[in-house]
Amino acid sequence: MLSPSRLRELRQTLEQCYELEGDQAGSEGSDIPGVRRLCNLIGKGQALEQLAIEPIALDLARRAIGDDMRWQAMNFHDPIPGDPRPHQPLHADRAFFPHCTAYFNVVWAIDEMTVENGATRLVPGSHKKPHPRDALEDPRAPADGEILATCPAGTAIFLHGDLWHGARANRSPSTRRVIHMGYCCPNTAPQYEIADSLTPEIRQRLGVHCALIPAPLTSFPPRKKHDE
Ligand SMILES: O=C(O)CCC(=O)C(=O)O
Repeated sequence: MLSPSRLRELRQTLEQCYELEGDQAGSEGSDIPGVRRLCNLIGKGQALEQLAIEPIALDLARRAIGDDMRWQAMNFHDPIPGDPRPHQPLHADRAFFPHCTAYFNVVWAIDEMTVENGATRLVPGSHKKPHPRDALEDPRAPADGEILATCPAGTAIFLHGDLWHGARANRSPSTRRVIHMGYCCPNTAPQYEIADSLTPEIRQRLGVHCALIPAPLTSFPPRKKHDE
């Protein structure tokens, strides 16, 4: 889905942000041990802004959520080579967010995903089952029917908000960079303050897509920080 030049630009933007943010990287949202993390990416560069409004992603997200939907989060996730801690239990994103009735996640592969570097694990059809913490004895273990989303760089993986999935550790010597783009129904709070992060100049470029900007956090009941 993403051309080599777009991928180059995205990689450059992400690496610049990571360097610039230093020990604050990921601090707006979830700081995950053993993972290079950045959060609230929509306003952090035009390449990222464009990705947040990629037409096919909006179209599929609207099929899952309905026409009236919002951005909920845009995060960068890169498990550090050799660190076992990034292996996650199987989970389904919608369950993290109070009052959320519809969620859709796009995993944009910025690097190739391989078995060795930690391709995301997914369980096809599991969006119709109860949450894995209620359905599985050990959500960290491989589940029946689990597949690994190995794919070339530039691929988009579209995940229904109830689909069981989980990040894996990176056993390769190189990066495994992805962007998680979350869309939700309007009554779901964003993971952090998205509205405030978008300048008038960005809003002008976004045009009609400003309809995707969630309400300010203060308009939602207070909740604990999301730990993906
Ligand atoms: O990056 C991945 O492989 C999936 C990550 C994920 O599911 C999460 O952070 O909640």
